[in-house]
Amino acid sequence: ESGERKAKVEKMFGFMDAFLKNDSFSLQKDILDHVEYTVARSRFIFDDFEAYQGLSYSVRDRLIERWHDTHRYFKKKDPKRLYFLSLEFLMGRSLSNSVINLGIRDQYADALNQLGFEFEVVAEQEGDAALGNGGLARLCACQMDSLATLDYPAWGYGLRYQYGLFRQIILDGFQLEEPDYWLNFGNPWEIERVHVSYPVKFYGTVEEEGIQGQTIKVWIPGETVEAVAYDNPIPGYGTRNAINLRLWAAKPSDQYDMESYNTGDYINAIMDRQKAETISNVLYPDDRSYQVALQINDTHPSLAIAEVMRVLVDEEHLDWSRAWDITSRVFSFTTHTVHAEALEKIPVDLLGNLLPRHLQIIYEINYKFMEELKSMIGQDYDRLSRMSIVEEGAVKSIRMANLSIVCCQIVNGVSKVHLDLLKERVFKDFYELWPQKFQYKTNGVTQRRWVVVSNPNLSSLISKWLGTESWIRNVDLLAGLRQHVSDPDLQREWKMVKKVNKARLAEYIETLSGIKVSLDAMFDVQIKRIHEYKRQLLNILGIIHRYDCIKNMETSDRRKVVPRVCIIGGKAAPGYDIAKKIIKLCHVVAEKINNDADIGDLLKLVFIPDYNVSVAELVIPGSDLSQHLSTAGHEASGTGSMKFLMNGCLLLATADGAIVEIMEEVGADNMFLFGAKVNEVPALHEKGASLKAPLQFLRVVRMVRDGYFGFKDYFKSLCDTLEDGKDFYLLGYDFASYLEAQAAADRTFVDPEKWIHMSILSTAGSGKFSSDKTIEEYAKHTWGIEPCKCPF
Ligand code: GFP
Repeated sequence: ESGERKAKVEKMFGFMDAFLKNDSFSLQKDILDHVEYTVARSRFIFDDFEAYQGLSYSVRDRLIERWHDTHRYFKKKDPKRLYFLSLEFLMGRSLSNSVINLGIRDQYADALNQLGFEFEVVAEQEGDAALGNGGLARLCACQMDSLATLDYPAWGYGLRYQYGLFRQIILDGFQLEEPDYWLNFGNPWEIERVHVSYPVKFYGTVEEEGIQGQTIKVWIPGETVEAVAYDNPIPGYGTRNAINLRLWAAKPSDQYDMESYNTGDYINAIMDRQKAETISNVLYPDDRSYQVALQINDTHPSLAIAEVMRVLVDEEHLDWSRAWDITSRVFSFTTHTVHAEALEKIPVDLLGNLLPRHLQIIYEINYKFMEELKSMIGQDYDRLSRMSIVEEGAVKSIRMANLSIVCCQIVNGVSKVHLDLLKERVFKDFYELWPQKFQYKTNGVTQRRWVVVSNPNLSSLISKWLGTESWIRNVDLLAGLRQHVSDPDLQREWKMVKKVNKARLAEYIETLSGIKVSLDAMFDVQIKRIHEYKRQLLNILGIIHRYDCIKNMETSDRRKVVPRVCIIGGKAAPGYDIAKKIIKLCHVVAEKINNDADIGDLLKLVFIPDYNVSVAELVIPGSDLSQHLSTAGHEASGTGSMKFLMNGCLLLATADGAIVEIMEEVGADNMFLFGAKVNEVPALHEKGASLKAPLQFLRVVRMVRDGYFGFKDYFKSLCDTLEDGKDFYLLGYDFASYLEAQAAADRTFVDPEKWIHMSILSTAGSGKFSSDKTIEEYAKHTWGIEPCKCPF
């Protein structure tokens, strides 16, 4: 029938690979059609937001067309597919990225112009899709872009939260959280698939039944919730391929509770049904506070292991060993943390109540694993208990990481350092048992979003000097910038691009905070989730030190000070008290410095509220220096550093996570490194209170403690974390070398030629940190998938 339909359509409209046209007139007509018929506003009178809607639907049509073709092609070729499961995808905005990847940004900008609108203004109307907490979630978004661009036959699966990550409001310097109603004005980028829905079952009991002389387990669930699919097409760049990110929303099931209805309890029966929707209501903010048993983490989708086993054994009636063989071959696992305490555990009571059959399956997996382990290592009960999937103790729990490692044939870390830590500490026992399982794939970020979309001026400059735009797909070409690094013309143009981006950022800062900043100052940025291990506190204490030094200088010496604009941004998880105090401290210090007439333009401190993907797109291109201060051994990889690097910002960093590999690519001389190394940290911890902090450090902490910035009592507990013997994140120990690295940055900044030289080399050395590279590695060494390129 579809063949007949195809023939008819072709007869009526002629054979067209691309049904939709991309000339300016067709695009204008399309936008107006959507304004009139989809948005239902008059095509003669509509505002920027309605223009954004009309435009987005028109872009979406083009995405859908490619997406259909891609899926038809995948179906025809039937290659091995990848299904990428994550509970978080931090996509940010879609419009600019989509038109760039489709190769029709200029055509759309022109069409909008003809209609009296400006593309940049219209694009600003879009809100962020913030369905994730931080690095892990944004990594998944970058990887989807690379999967599409490199033509891999992949699907993403996640959840469609009704509320994304909370909005951060700052009131009197304190963080408040507001819900993120991101769907309130509709979401043109998704397609609701009412017909793609599956029952998801919970609770109930497991019973035994005899079938053909065999006893099988039958789960009689207590409640059913319907999972409904929402599809989000993800276009590749320079290819016709568009893949799918399928997000699931929980809806009440059609299986009515007839008894409640019949007994007349109509309202309560409906209210109960609505509860189903709460499953995908809110993205859980992640504070990685290690005391809590159940955490949102990269191990979270690992319940899928038990689910696949259940389907194969209970529904497909495969025998256990065949089912296990399949399951352990299809799953692979990437862990994103170095903190053994942060690995997710689910209390047995909770799991047994919610998913009784899954718990049984996990017990069975563990039993078989323990038997096998005993036969290999004998009766070493300590080791057996450490490796067991079931943790005994006050709260008996399932260790989801152990389940994942036992099942998966490949366990990936996210940087070279991370893999070492997994082998030596976090998963030592497992590594000794199965060394061949452990690998790493260095994280990466997509140059499409983080240079082409967010820094179009730099993007054009790179293309001009490389003589090609191919680096947007073939990132190795960026290294070609090295041969021009000393060319005065490139240096001049490079500097100009930075200046324009700084001006844009300065304007944003002024609108936000009323603070006017000088473009001649060094823009020094730290934007990321607020966490003690990321040491925003070290940054603030460094700023206090700088302020203190300037205050105590002779006026004539102040002329030698390199002016700085220090920019900090990030959210603290709502329950993370210390992180919230760090935000408040930043505000009170800023208040003091920014209003001190002695200081003027020599030092400014700005906190950027509500840090998200779009804010990062604006801030990163306008930064000179970016700080990555995690205590060595705590950041699995870090991906923010890679975005700054691509944009030619110099890094001031500890040798942690992927920074170690960045050093290898751009050279330690082109960065400002400081602090204890990963292998030194354990010995430093052992020294405890005998590890004395330097005087400069004690002095700045004392200023906070004594109430120099006010709120003395409020900051007491924060200062207590810095006492000798309690300073777990080694701020005191690293302080002197941190100041030295800052001084080196100052010395370099006053030599603009040298700075630009280092900046160009940073971009030139960033190729390895493209998510295209990471995905190619995964495809080859973990997933075993091949590109499947849909013909144009
Ligand atoms: C985590 C790790 C980071 C790592 C990302 C992506 O980030 O070091 O770069 O995952 O692998 F901590 P968060 O989700 O914790 O921000």
